[in-house]
Amino acid sequence: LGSLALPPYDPTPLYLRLQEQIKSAIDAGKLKPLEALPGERDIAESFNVSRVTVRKAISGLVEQGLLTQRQGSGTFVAVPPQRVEQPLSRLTSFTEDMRLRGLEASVVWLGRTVSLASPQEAMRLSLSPNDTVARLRRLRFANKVPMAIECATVPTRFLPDPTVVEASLYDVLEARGCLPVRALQRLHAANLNTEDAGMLEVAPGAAALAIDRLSYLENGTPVEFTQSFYRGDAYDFVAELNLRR
Ligand code: 16G
Repeated sequence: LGSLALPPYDPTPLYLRLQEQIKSAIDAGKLKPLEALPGERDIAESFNVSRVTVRKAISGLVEQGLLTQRQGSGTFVAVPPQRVEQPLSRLTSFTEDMRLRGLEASVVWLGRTVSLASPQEAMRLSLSPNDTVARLRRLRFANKVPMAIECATVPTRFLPDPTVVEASLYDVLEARGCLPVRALQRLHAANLNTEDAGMLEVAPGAAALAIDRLSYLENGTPVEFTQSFYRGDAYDFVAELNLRR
């Protein structure tokens, strides 16, 4: 990282100076994306500052999204996401979207359960009160960079056992003859809470796009209601507009 070669009378707080050093090491490529930062004690010793200062500098950079912390494994240089341009006019799956871009889609499962539909789910998916739904909650990655948190709810009539979904929900629905052909999608801006931001490796409160998708079979039966948070720094949703004459 170099060393803090600033004059002793510099009024800038030490932790800010340390942040500058770390930032320029990242900019200069001395610290690369996904590279682990040296341990707190090593940084404190080589810069001759206290560990409290190191901790303050690091937590500021985590908040700015330049570093990420993974529980138990330390602090890393954050990966700037590849921006993904997503047309809003086609009904596609995440797996397919990534495949088309030559990116590798992967998943970390946060939950795959079956239970009674909540009144809200029953209303959205046109179910009766004692119908059951499969809930699939997952963190989705493009080339190992976390992109979105998705929670899909599918009536068990279409998906009796959610654990059969390994990679693509739509592939499983297609194989079962119930691939949605139409969807209503709603987007709004949101700030990520600390937990979701941690999973997406961005700063708490970072901007995200909250997206709800309700998709239907040809005959109008709802198949899937999915609520997701897409990283605001990674996604551009693009729509073609035509002048109405
Ligand atoms: C997309 C959909 C989501 C759907 C998923 C299926 C949005 C905002 N959401 O991520 O509703 O469940 O694709 O993807 O586009 P999969 O087949 O790869 O599991």
